[in-house]
Amino acid sequence: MTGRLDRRMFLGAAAAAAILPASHPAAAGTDLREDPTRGRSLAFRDDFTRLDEGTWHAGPKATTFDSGFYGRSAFAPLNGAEGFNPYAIVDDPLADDGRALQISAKHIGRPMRVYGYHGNQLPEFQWISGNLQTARRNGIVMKGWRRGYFEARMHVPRHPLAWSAFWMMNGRSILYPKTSIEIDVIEHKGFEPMLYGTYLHEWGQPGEHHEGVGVQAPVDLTEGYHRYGMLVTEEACIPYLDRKPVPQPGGAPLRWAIGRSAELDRDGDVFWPLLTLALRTDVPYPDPLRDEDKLVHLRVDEVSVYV
Ligand SMILES: [Ca+2]
Repeated sequence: MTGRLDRRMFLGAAAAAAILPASHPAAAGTDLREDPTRGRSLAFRDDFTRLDEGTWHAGPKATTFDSGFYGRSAFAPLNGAEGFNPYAIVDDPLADDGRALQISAKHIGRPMRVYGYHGNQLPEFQWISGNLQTARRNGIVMKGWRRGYFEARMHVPRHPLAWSAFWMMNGRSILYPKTSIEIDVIEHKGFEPMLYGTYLHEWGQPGEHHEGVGVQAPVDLTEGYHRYGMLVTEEACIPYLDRKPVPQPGGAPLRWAIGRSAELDRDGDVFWPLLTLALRTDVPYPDPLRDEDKLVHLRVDEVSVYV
């Protein structure tokens, strides 16, 4: 999400893969095909029956590398911006517990005054949306884990610009952004309803390293909730959709080695999650922008971490 590389190359290079049946024979060693929560204990769950301000910080991405804004919308603080608050807890019959976090993007359509935002004077960029994260720009990480199974149950929207994400950054990257580790559990474009991207980015030198794949889903992801997960082990990360591993071409579960695993352990570093509704910049702006596309909602039923 930092924009230092064009992510389209990862989607373009990756083979779109179908999801494995659960009954596929086990891989050698650790059985990645098992339910990734099995044998692990719940370390964190937010079911979003309320918005816990002690856990979630809202606004631009926690970094000292740049402004923390990206895309065609400005990420608002918890009390909103430009007269619009993109964060709400809503009733949702499709949520497991009937309640969900809603992050919205709204077209403001006039010059804005969001501090540090690149798009205040640009008509195509005059939108407010939301980014929630468990870390702050001063380097404080409210919630983070070195390893575990990270999962969000999300309902992503269909929209010509929407860019929904559940992702993680390493804690050290906030104050020392020369290198960073980004794990994208899901990046979804609202105009590709049956496809999403999942990535590992180890940014900066030495040891820059990128992995990624476009996941071809068996259903329209914008029509309901799905569980988007990433198992982060001592040395690797393994993406899951609805508790099933995302396969590589040929069928074995995808597994990406984290080159900086030893560095993470040495520094006592952790991964902190983000929930983001951004707007893409690499697609033509809708002309005309239809009234029904001037407001769009990402729903999150729950976020869990099993260690
Ligand atoms: Ca919920």
